[in-house]
Amino acid sequence: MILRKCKGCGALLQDEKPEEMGFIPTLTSESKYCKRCYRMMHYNELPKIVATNEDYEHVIDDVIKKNGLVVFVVDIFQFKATFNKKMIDKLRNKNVILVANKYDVFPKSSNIEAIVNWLSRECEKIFFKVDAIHIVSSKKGYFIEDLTNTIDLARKERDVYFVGCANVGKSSLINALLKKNTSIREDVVSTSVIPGTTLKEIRIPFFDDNKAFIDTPGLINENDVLNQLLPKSYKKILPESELKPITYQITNGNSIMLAGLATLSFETNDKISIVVYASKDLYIHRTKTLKVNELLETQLGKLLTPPLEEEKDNIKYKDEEYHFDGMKKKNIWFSGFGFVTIIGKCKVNVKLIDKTEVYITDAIIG
Ligand SMILES: Nc1nc2c(ncn2[C@@H]2O[C@H](COP(=O)(O)OP(=O)(O)OP(=O)(O)O)[C@@H](O)[C@H]2O)c(=O)[nH]1
Ligand SMILES: [Mg+2]
Repeated sequence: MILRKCKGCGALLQDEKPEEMGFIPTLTSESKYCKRCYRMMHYNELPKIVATNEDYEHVIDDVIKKNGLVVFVVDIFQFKATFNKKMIDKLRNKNVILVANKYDVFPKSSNIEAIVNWLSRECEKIFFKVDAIHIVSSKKGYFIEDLTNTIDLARKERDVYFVGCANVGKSSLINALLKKNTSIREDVVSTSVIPGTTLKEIRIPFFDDNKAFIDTPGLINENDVLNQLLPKSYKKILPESELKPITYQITNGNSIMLAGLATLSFETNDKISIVVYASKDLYIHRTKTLKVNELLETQLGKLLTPPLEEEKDNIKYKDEEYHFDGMKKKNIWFSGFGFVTIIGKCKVNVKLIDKTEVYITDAIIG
């Protein structure tokens, strides 16, 4: 029997069960990628088999047991949802480099140093000690050299484990590090827009001392709006390019609808400003609060999409209320599709999809 792991997803290669992970039509001692990864890489096909959270405890506990350097990757566009508390509790007392990926979607004008300080305050608030904080874009290759230098200094002849929530870009980051530091020009590990692409741990030899980069499956964030929608909808939600912040002047009784994903309704004595940071493909509708329910009844899946017409029957909303005292600029983060900066004193009623979450922080930029 030949025992080989797929270089793209980490599954054990097998040629018997086409519907299961690691399938390859003909398994030889030369086989590298399973059919699933081959089709992802060459035909941009989306994976049908994905990792689940069932094994996740095992994955992270295994990393903790090893004496490696941990690169904890978060998605800067979804910081609060991916700065996962369960994972942080596991990573306390380890050597951790915090990497905020997908910086390319942030407005070019945003100040890196201010973002690093903001991230460092978020770590301090929960007493999470990290050895370094890096902001990168795996997609564009931004600041990969700086991260390489930090890894070299912090590694001390150990393996380097990449951990984090699903879809934050762990595998993309490994591909970017390989491309920056070797003659490799193609992706080595598989990546896709579907959470759960990496199925098992993958060892990618990299260092002269036989140590390696280790890619791991991600923790699927159950609050992520993507879990409630079909992949067809992801394109409108996940920013492909730089966010274009949109500022609105808000008075009492105004509402801002972020497609059919969330609605912010404002009660305020003053005129205030808000800034929406979301994909430029996400439809944003300004209206009067009095009209919100009618619009949701008549336009959900039409003007207000996503959700798509075929998804809308599964969508249930919940309402939450947040108060802002106007002393500091604040962010409301949505799990999966962006954030809104609130500048001014107001009460905000947030209507959001059941099972998704919002998080409030000081403003990260602006
Ligand atoms: N805009 C942008 N997208 C990125 C970046 N890095 C990764 N992505 C995209 O994010 C999605 C997820 O990337 P992966 O590398 O598969 O993420 P992962 O953390 O390995 O995910 P799992 O294997 O599912 O745990 C893909 O669609 C990538 O193209 C980045 O720097 N910028
Ligand atoms: Mg991966």
